[in-house]
Amino acid sequence: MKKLTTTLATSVLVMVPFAATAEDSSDPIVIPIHNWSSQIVMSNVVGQIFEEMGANVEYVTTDSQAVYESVRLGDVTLEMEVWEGAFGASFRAAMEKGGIVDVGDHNAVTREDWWYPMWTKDACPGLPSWEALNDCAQLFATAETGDKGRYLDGPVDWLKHGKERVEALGMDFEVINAGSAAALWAEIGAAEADKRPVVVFNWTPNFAEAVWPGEFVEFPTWVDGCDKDPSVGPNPNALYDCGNPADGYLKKAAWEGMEAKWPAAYATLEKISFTNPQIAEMARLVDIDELEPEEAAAEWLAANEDVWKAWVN
Ligand code: TMO
Repeated sequence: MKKLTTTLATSVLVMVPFAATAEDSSDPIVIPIHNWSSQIVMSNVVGQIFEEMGANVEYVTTDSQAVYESVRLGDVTLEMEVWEGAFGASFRAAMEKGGIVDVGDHNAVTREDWWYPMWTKDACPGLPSWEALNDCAQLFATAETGDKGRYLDGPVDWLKHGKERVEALGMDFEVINAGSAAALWAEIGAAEADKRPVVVFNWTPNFAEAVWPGEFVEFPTWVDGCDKDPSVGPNPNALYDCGNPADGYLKKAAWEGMEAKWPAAYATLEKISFTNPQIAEMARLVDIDELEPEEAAAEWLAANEDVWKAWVN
């Protein structure tokens, strides 16, 4: 009997350090912040969930392409929005080097491409075909672009390759990079009063779809390799002669050391999955309601406890 008690006591002592290693590190989980609203709000939502679980969290503003190298090296811990169209290439390159893990897909379908508000189609009824758009290039000409049409692309770090696409498809458009996402919304807003035709970079899920009905331009269908192999796509001598994926993924990624260092947070990250309407709502709270990102996140969490509490052990 005595011997058994001793054995039990010993095994309890042995268990304690084992249990301790299963606890999350008190080092901060470093969450990167980029330059579009849903990513900023979602990152704050997830950060606030981790804090609720007892973790420390730090936010850093980073370039949305360079972040994959930072995750791979463990300088930042995770990435909440890996959009296939904008970041698939950087994500794949980091996966090939190692150090970054695919933590699964959100239950969302994404698209990022040239887009116009519906009034544009009244002036150019052949839309959404890219060839029809090109035949209407004059309608989009401005003082800045001369006899070429103006296409307002996203900020440069989203690497949309608009200029390469225009060249590959022989389009009469000049590609201007917006300085910020806000500049895209300003361009649409400014055209709205007199229903001037405009074509800008846009994406879904986003708040914009609830504000301005519109459509994506239909370019030659995305085929894997269109950004790597000139022979893929309609122009045999050019890269980027395809549209972006029309049913792209939205992934979560993490530093491969996250699971060992913050096992509880990692288990939650694996379960997290946001839908198109949830992501559009996160953007809306900032871009329409003009909340600060932390407030938007707190408001989203308060309104969606049934969603996120199921992800926390
Ligand atoms: C990466 N983005 C959603 C802005 O296209």
